[in-house]
Amino acid sequence: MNQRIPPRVSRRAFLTTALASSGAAVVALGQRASAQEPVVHHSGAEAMHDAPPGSTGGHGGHDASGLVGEVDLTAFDPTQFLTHFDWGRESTTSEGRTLREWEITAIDKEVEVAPGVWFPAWTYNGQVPGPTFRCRQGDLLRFHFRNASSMPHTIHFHGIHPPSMDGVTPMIPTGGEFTYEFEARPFGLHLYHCHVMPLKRHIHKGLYGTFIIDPPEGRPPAREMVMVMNSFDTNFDNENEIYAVNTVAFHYANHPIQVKVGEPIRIYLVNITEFDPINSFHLHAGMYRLYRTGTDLERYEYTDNVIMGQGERHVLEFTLEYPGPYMFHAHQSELAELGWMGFFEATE
Ligand SMILES: [Cu+2]
Repeated sequence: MNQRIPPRVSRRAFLTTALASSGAAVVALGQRASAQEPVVHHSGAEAMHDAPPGSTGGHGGHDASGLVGEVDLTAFDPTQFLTHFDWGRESTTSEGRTLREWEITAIDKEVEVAPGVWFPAWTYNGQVPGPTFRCRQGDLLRFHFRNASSMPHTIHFHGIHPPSMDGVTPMIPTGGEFTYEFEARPFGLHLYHCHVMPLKRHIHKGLYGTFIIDPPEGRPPAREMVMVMNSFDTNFDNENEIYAVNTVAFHYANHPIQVKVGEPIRIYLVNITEFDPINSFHLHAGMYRLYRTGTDLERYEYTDNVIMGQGERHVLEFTLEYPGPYMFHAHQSELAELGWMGFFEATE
């Protein structure tokens, strides 16, 4: 069932109205690629539940988000994405150097960002975020890019490389190909994204991902995860209706991340949120060491909240000392309430 709403209503005004009415549907402005007006996608007759604060969801029909239903996790599962690192095809050059190669294709694809809410994305390899590319400092990297999308795109990598490999020019037209080749440096937590104008649209549509360069000696052993703070303007009014880490609103609230008490945890945290000037990461009931941009193994800040502009990324390390659910979310309450909230579930 779709209920049409006035197309010019602002996100805040609509959310306020919808949340105020008892039993309101999930407040998400969705639009299929072909639709001309935003529509509200109801995921059921009783889409809004009152969840107790701190509920970790998934029990008894209630969840922590108020969402009912589930996105199609066979298409994209944020739980799998969280710990998946793509090291590419590894070989050795005649000079004895490690060479890593990847095939990347830009594809137009609708992605489900909340139950029943579809976003007409532009993707790398059919997923948002794109694959998490990983390598070691000093590796030779080759990214074979093919554009099967309807628009021109590029891949712009952060880090040090020749300007000819920077992914601003040339723009790769539909059907075109380009190979980006450079040495992996410096070690740290980087990102990649399309750099075609208008930039905010090309990035926001989903053409971004995480690019990790390990230090030559590696980092200490830990349970490693990638979290890309992203957002979706589902009705194209230059405001976001959905916020998340790794695309699906409230995914880690409905599917808490399972960890062990005392287990070292490392998060590669990237902010690619468009339209909002800042995003943030707040951990409940614990503190983390924050290594800014991951480019220094010694110096860190000890905190439970970090504010990040677009393109900023940090490595977070911590252990959880007690069993139980640990909430994490954007400390801007509005972002948390629109999907950017989750839980770690620590067990003995
Ligand atoms: Cu683009």
